Parts: sequence; structure tokens; C-alpha cells
Amino acid sequence: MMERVYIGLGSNLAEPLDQLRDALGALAQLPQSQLVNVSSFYASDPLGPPEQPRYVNAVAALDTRLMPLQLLDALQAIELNQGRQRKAERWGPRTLDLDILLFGQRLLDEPRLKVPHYHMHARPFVLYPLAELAPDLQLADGRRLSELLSACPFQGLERL
Ligand code: ROI
Repeated sequence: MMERVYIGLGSNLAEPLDQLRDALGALAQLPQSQLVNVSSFYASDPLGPPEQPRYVNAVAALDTRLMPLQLLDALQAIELNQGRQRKAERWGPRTLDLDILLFGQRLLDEPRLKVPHYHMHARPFVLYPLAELAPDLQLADGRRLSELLSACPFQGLERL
């Protein structure tokens, strides 16, 4: 069974636009998967510690037969391959962040993976690109994307 997954991409180091383009190339190569659609790219100020560069974010839609933790492993391998270093600082800068936002209609609460992504409802740089791909989306927990959007101002996002 193919499941539709939405993946959040983010970068604020080492040429963020190139990082996102390279990551999309890697997503397109994932086994048992098909990259279906990609949102526009958006720039925004960092959420969290302010002394770091602006971020570039996007959302991708992927159809996959991989299981959730298999996909997570594959995404973390792409992050590492693009030079991601795990630092002690919480919410610090990163070359590439790939977050599983939604995985079909699954609700996952595992140590490594919580779906829907825990912070997505409050992050304009996730919700607005996601809405480009799936404006009528309803999350597995019943929330509607349209409702999340009306509680999350576009403010601060710059569509590139
Ligand atoms: N801030 C923005 N604008 N975009 C991100 O992708 C992002 N990712 C993060 C933190 C550090 C929370 N801030 C961010 O992980």
C-alpha cells in the first residue's frame, strides 16, 4: 500500500537553497517511493535562538511503501550525507532538517517519531507550504489544515 507522506525541509547553513534542492534530489531517489509534489520555497527568521541565519523551508509530498521508521532512517541518512552535525544546542542552526509531518492517516507516538509532527500547528513555515500542496487536508487527529492556518499568521514568511 502506498501512503502519502508530507515532509518538511529546512536549512539555514551552507547555501540553504542548494541544500533543499539536493535534498529533493535525494528524496526522488528513495526506494519504494515517488516524489509527488514540492511547495514553493519560503524564507523566514529563525524560530528559537535568534543569533543564527534565516531559514529556507519547503514541504514535499511523497508516496511511499516504506514503513515509518524505515523512512525516518532514510531521511536521517540524507541529513547526515549533507553534512548535518548533531550539536548540543537545542534549536541551533542546521545544514538540513527533514521532518516527517504527516504519514498517511497514521497517528504515531514512538520515542523517535511522533506524527503528526508535534510543532507543525504553530509553524507558518510548515503550514503555508503544506497548504499549497493540500489545502483541504484533514489530519489523522481530526484537525483541519484550514483551521490551523487561521490560527497561524503568515507574518514573517517570504515566498521565494
Ligand atoms: N526556524 C525557521 N524559521 N525554520 C526552521 O525550519 C526552523 N527549524 C528549527 C528551529 C531551530 C526551531 N527554528 C526554525 O528546528
